[in-house]
Amino acid sequence: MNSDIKQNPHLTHRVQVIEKILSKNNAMAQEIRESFDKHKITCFNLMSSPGSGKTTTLENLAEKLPAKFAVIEGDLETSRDAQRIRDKGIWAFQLQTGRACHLDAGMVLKALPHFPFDEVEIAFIENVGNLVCPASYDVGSHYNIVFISVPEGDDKIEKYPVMFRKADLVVITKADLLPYFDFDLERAKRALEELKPGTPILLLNNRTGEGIEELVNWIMEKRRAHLQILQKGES
Ligand SMILES: Nc1nc2c(ncn2[C@@H]2O[C@H](COP(=O)(O)OP(=O)(O)OP(=O)(O)O)[C@@H](O)[C@H]2O)c(=O)[nH]1
Ligand SMILES: [Mg+2]
Repeated sequence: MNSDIKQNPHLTHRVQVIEKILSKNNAMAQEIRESFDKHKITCFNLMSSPGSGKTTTLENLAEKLPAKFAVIEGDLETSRDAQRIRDKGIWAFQLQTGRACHLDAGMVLKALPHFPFDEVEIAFIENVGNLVCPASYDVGSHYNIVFISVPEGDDKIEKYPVMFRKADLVVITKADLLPYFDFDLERAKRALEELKPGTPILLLNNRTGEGIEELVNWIMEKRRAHLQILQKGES
């Protein structure tokens, strides 16, 4: 705790309340992970700014992923994203957060009684579009994928480190727009390597499907790694 907080009882109280909220959230997130583990389901949390291409990527995965999956969608309002996923023949549940800028574990728990646990191998949670708040809330996923799109600029990794520290994979979408923006891919790669060494980064063009195979391979590799962890736990 820094000295400002020590000297200010109001700040101390605020910090304690936030810590309490987060520890309650973490306990619920663990409960969610255990439900997925029990059914041998691997869960990925997708985070990004609004409009980076999370839902479009899921629509493309519906055709490419060699594993059955279901989606829990988070948005402030509307059920548009869940409907887009259902239109692809995939089970989807929409959570509407109202004013909240992120999903939390309590919200995801509300979707679980409806979740098709016996029918899928992978769960995706599409978080509310926001490059800040979702990073602070564990939603019970096993892995986090963070998206940035080319028009957002190559400095986002440096400017939003809290989010990118949480990433197990960074996907740069809208690769088709690289010729029209001064997005320096090498700068983004260097920034990620400095912030979280060894984190993979891949380029995706949702228009042509370029990069989707690499994404599918990464997801399936993590799926296998998760199953191995579960197997070790059983033996
Ligand atoms: N040019 C181009 N457009 C893309 C690509 N991926 C997504 N888009 C477009 O970007 C817009 C936003 O995409 P969404 O998939 O809805 O973005 P999102 O991250 O789900 O947005 P929120 O759920 O609102 O946070 C849509 O018009 C997509 O067609 C891409 O690779 N290239
Ligand atoms: Mg979306």
